[in-house]
Amino acid sequence: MTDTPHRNQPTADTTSGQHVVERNARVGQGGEVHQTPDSSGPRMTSMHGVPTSDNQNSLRAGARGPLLMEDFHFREKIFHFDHERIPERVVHARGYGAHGYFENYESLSDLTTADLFQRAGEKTETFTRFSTVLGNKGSPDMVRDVRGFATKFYTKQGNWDLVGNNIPVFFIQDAIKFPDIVHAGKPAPDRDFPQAQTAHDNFWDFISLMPESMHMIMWTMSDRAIPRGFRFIEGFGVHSFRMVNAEGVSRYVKFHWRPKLGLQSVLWDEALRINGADPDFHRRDLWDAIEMGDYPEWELGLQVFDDDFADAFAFDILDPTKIIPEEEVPLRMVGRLVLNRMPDNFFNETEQVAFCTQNIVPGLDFTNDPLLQGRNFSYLDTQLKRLGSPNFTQIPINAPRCPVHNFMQDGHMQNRGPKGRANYEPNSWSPGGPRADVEEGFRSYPEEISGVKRKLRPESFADHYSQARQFYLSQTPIEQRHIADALIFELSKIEVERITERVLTHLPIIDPNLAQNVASGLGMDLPDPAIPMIDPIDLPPSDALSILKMQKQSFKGRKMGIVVTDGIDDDVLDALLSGVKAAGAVAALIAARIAGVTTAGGAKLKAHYAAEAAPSALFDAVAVLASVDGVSTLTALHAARSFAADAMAHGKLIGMTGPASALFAAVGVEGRDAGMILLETVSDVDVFVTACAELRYWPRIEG
Ligand code: HDD
Repeated sequence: MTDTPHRNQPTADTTSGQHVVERNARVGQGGEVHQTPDSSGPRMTSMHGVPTSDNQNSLRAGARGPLLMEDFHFREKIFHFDHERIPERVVHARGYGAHGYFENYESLSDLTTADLFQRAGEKTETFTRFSTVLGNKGSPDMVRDVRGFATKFYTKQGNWDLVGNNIPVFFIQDAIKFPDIVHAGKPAPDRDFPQAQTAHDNFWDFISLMPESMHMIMWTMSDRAIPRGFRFIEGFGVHSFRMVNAEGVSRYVKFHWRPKLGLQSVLWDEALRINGADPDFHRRDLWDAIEMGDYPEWELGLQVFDDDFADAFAFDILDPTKIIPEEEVPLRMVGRLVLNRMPDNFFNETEQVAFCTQNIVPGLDFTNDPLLQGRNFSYLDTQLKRLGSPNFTQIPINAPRCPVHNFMQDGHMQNRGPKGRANYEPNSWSPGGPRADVEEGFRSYPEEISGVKRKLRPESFADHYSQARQFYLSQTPIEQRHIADALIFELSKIEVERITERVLTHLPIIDPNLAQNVASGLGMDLPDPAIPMIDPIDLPPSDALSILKMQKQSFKGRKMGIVVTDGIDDDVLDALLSGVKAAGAVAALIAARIAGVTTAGGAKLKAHYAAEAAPSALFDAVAVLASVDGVSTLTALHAARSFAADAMAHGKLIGMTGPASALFAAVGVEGRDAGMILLETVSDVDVFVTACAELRYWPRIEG
């Protein structure tokens, strides 16, 4: 059905219809005035199923008279609209979800009785929601922030929610501080800014007083916090969990999601441009990939260890500010997550999905990580606030796919009260309703616990700097520079100098060079370092902590922006388009005007973007295909010059025709470096597309 036939149709109300049509016609964009009788859509009804006769005009007394209270259709429509909003999530408000499945590579019956892990090749339905933490629901995607990575597994033994982030550690060690870190990071309560960023006094004031956050700060100041897309991030369960097998043997496990496309991040300067040009960059990227059938995948890796390892490890495995390096406990890859379907309705699914860390299934269990234990209270509580009823588990996106039976009843929006007379237990009715299952029901691991009841933090949580140093020293020099640059940017936004100084006192303990670079970048002297509770130890670097060391040499799943002008060579363009496709990537055509260009061979090409709407930061690599006659349309255009200048400044791999050098000359670039590849023949195109697997030509920008 198209909406064209509806335009400017007369309404059923013959007394006023014609006026409506004319008025709409005068504005030029009449839109739908009335449902025509031959509409192929279903019949419109009220919420109670009563057929609607007119959805455009209210019931009124006389053509120009007042509206009538009696118009139940009007009242119901406005009433429903007035109640459309629910509270956004207090954190992770901006998110985007997709359906998919998890598939086992092997049976994990050696580790756990969890049903979903028993059979190789078995698939379990999933829903995954990615998010930023600090920003409101309408904030831009490409902010410097942690990304949430939450997956609901609809298993045969109930729902398991793995609610993780793209960073394997957290800012704080005890959940009681969560409101403080979140308040400090969110906009200040008096002025309600800045939005969706940590570059402000309150955040750094709190951090500077909270040395346990230093490890996490290294991660959030790294390029991990500005990922290229959700498809290019890792996910981490963060805490140590338990897996318990049929013999009752418990082992600790840390969960890792590893993206099949490899890790990739953008540069900070690109992030700034992307947020302006496309605030939905991450959403669009996931939507486009799934809609075109290029389903993103992650492998699930487990770090499995026992009490002996935990006792010997240099840090407390219950401390959520610590990782276990992969060099010490390698990942066992046990399955894959495939996201293959976007929600039909964003609100119903992505907004109403309710993740709860306490949703685990038999065979899995918690540990005494004080952050995890606190989370297990918070998530259930927050879902009641957001969704308004303890029956939120009945919303289809939250409903288990296995049978649900219990004696819980009533409450707002109840659909599932117990049938029959029995609604309590024990009872002597027959049938007496559901009964607990001692054999297969969830049982907590019978860990022995003893100790004094006190508010305290164990000494085993006291080393706050060793792993921050390890993270920093595991990065490539480029990545180390980006961490320093991010700190310089963030700290330069602080208004109160003593806060900046206090942050600087921590950096020398992590690394003296980092500290000096940041202080120099700010034009400040380094203050005396803070005195750590425990002197840090030197740990061996871990390659898995570096994005660039983990990056895959591949252009698959990426996007090339191709600037075109009139008169370009058809063969080179065709070769480039098919080369990009063969690499598993997509191409977008950019022209001075959206109407597009005409090639030398006379083909009319419509552009995907007008130059003003497509800064080169939106693409992983770029090409400028300009003809001798066409290039002047680009050199005359500020957006095209910025495109070229930014592509250079961001170290993009650039393919270009000879005449395109005039565009680069217009922004002061003479000649070509090794990241700029001349596209004169079809075989040049192969060289260029192959080079794009590098994703960036670093020597141009990092020396
Ligand atoms: Fe949390 C949401 C991840 C600590 C309290 N958290 C939320 C989401 C993710 C995380 C991914 C969004 C889920 C979705 O998409 O709906 N949170 C984490 C991780 C943490 C963490 C990885 C540390 C390891 N969170 C944490 C603590 C508390 C909370 C310590 C409170 C004591 N988190 C919440 C919450 C949220 C939430 C208030 C807000 C919206 C929601 O739960 O559904 O309950």
